[in-house]
Amino acid sequence: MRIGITCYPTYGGSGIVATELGLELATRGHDIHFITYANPIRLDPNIPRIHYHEVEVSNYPLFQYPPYCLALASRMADVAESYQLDLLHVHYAIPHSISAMLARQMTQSRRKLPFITTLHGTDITLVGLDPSYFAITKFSIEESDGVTSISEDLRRHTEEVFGVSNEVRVIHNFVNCSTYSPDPKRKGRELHAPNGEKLLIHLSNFRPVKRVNDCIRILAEVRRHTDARLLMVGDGPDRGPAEHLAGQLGVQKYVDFLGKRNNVESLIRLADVLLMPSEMESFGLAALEGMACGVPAVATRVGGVPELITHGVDGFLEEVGNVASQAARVVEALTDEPLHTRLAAAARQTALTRFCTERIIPQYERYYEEVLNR
Ligand code: GMT
Repeated sequence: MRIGITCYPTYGGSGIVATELGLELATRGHDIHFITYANPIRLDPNIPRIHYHEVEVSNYPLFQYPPYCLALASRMADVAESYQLDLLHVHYAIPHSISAMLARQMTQSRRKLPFITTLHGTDITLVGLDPSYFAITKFSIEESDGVTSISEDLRRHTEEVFGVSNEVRVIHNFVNCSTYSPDPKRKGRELHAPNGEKLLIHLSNFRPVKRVNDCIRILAEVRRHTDARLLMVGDGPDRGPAEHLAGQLGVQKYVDFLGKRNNVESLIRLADVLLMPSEMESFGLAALEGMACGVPAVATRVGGVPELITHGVDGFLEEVGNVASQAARVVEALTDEPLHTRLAAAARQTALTRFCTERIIPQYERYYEEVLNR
């Protein structure tokens, strides 16, 4: 198939899923055309069957806000015609879904161009609920030729809140279990834990929904019981406040803020436990990446996370904001070696058996066929 993919090319789960999906589809023989305003962070455009088409959003003094949505629609229509695309697959409803709808209309006299919208979370649970976007989000879902959701929880939420009647197909997020795999020797760990300390890791876009300050508080609490350090990977609005809090709590020496990184698997597999104290996660991709590397997560019982982590089996789930209970679980996992070994093995097993690319990518391929044959 010839597939156009649009996503936010920045550091965030939906862009990562879209990029990894495109790469996996290309290795399976499909022609993938990324139509985005910048090269997605994990995309190497030199890979065979991967094409990248930049959306240029030119500005004019009259515009207070450049019309990205329209520039994207034009580019989608143009790429679809030039490269004979079979379908468009857009990630994150706002505004990608509306742009795809316009592209479908623009090309309708010459070709059939169905589009699939994948809902990722905040497009439904946060941004889509805003009165300025509610009606258009609902409309864009109803207009999509196919809609997928990355968790059952998000599907339920979409149907309840938006009252849409078209089917929302759940296709869970996935991880490449060869790239994301454990390293029993944990080569390079001494760089981050020079005195043999235990190592915690957090990865996110440091937005308020991630509650990054809770990671710092958890570290401070954990250090009252055992020697541990924390790697903070990523960047965003709450990095500054988290750095400040680390200073206030006297743990700044034990936290490394590493900023945005590529090849995060090489960092994840050095850690003992991954922290995901989010206010909301429709799936929790970082936890899955950790699990595939044999690093169990201590996460919050929100959104789609319980579809990924089974409490006490392959990780722990605690309440949002309850730093004491999350820290207690981290201490348990760090100090009880047989427990850690069990959790780590079960986490890897969950990734392998339920969420690996070999299991999930064919679900997208079958869904594409289904939509094309409607
Ligand atoms: O976090 C966001 O603001 C949106 C989005 C993104 O682009 O990072 O994240 C969502 O999509 C990820 C990939 O499908 C999911 O793993 C995240 O759980 C989800 N974030 C939220 O629901 C907060």
